Amino acid sequence: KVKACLFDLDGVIVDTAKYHYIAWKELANNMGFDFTLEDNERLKGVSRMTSLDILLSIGNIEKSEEEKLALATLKNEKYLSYILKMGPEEILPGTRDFLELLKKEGIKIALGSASKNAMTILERLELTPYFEAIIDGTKVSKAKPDPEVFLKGAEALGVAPMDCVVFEDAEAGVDAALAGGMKCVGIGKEDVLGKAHLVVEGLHKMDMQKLSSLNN
Ligand code: B16
Ligand code: MG
Repeated sequence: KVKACLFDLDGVIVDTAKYHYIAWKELANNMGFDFTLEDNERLKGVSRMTSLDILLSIGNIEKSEEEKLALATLKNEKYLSYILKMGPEEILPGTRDFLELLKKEGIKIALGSASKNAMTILERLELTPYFEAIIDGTKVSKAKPDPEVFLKGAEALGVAPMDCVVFEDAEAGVDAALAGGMKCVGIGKEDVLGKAHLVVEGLHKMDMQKLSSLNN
């Protein structure tokens, strides 16, 4: 039986990718090169420092560790300036209804995100009270596709991995869920997320019947 649902944040609950994109683009432009929307796809679900490494490789630029830390801080300051203006209207369709449904059904809810800003974002969206456990980029040492973030979530909820369902929009996240022995619902397109047990367009397409079908 499904006893817990673990949610990725960016791309599942809210589209923060667009703010990451503007912040990274500004940083790239200041260093004298362009950063496209297509490039941005490579940063989804990836940690901040790894994202910076990818960005610098696109610009063919080498930096010392110290310079990288300064650049990552600068990017995060830009990103935060956008995030702090967000409100509940930016919650992706169906999210709140689905969280309410889970609550009503007694299914536990946790967050499993690579972002170090996850707490701030959930606060802005006024969704914090739904989450019994929040595992974010400040609490994990191994990035997805390592299952650490979801295993810690399951442990915090006291639910066995096989009774957990993970909702993910990134391939690395789907791999992480499967590596952890969990069920996975891909949010997005079948061609990218085909390894998931079920793929839906968004949380607005989820219901109890689909969730229960994952038991079989
Ligand atoms: P931060 P998720 C991820 O969130 C984003 O998809 C990824 O693009 C970002 O680089 C990462 O968080 C780190 O974010 O700079 O805020 O720590 O999809 O795992 O919820
Ligand atoms: Mg994501």
